[in-house]
Amino acid sequence: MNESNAMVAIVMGSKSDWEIMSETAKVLADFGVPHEQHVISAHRTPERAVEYAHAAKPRGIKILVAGAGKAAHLPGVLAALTTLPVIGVPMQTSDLGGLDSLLSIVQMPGGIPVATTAIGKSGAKNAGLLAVAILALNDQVLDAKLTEFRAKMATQVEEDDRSLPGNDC
Ligand code: RP5
Repeated sequence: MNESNAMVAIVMGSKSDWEIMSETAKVLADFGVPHEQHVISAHRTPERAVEYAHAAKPRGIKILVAGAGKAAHLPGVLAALTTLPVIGVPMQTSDLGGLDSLLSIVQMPGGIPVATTAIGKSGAKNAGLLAVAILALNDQVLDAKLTEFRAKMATQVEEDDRSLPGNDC
């Protein structure tokens, strides 16, 4: 989905991040949240990053989800350029396993926040769910969907528990 009426923008530093960041897109699609996705690099295309961050709010974007790896400055750079909430997703990396990305994103100095998720797929999925939760504050339909999603997860856990040997009563 790449919509001009997008409410959430998924931005990633490299096409190589898409395999992970598509998890965010999947969640947003499941919840029916209009979104768009772009590859924009804070160091390879810095001017584009500035232009995109400045235009996001006037275009109607409500939340930015930014995935990046290694010296992962994209989420912080975007957060510096807009007052929209920014959720950062640290990519797993070959050299330091993603700890490099995590610390680069999570350790923002006071004043410019980036809400940081877990490394990799779980983080990308949770970024989508966090974006949904923020939007649900002003959207009862979305809020009901989120409640239903949580209830389904709880039911699944109960079923899993009953499926273990000796727990079928
Ligand atoms: C970051 O560098 C990207 O977010 C990516 O995770 C990492 C490696 O990028 P590629 O060399 O795979 O393009 O900018």
